Amino acid sequence: MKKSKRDIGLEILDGIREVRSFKVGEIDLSTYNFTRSSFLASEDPIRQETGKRMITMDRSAKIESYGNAHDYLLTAIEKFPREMWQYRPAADEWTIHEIIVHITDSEVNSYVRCRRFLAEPGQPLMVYDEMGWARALDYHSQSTDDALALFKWLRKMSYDLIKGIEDESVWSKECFHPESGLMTMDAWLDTYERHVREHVAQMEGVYERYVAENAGKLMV
Ligand code: NI
Repeated sequence: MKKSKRDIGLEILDGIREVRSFKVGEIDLSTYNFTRSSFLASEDPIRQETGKRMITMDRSAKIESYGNAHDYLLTAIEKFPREMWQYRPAADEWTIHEIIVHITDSEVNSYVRCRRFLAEPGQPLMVYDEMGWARALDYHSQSTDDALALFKWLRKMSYDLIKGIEDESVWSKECFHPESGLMTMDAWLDTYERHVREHVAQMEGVYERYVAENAGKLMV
């Protein structure tokens, strides 16, 4: 029996769903985004419909990954012994302790930005100098336990707020970012979904340097 266009569209979606299931928490959507935009640009209504459903699926995977960040972070930092959390690999690089406090300070900003998009679209977002904050606010004197607890609740409140959004147009709401220009709510989600994962990768790099340095000392 000849397949209808709709059947073909659904098969493509199933294929993508399968690929996506391996990607949650490690999202690399470059090929996928390309397919999605070519579907959206198509004049064929079924391909367009498929493209729209792909956006929704892509976004719900990101929202889940976004909501899972605190657990992800706690699991990740278990690998790093506390005694090396203030180890600085180079003068201009952050320690694991500083990265943890930064994640929370960034989340405070993200928390406000999210609400700005939802309640006051069109308004400017506040930018801040993250290196300046780490220096001026003496991150090593701040509690990482408190920072992690605060991050948990900030992230949960925003996750609870965005997971139920049904109106698709909300994700196109824009605010003005003084450094990057107009930013959409979708771009906000993309940025903060990646943020913790990127910093965990950075912490892994710091830990590797610590291990390498100490292995060298032991051998001398
Ligand atoms: Ni950051």
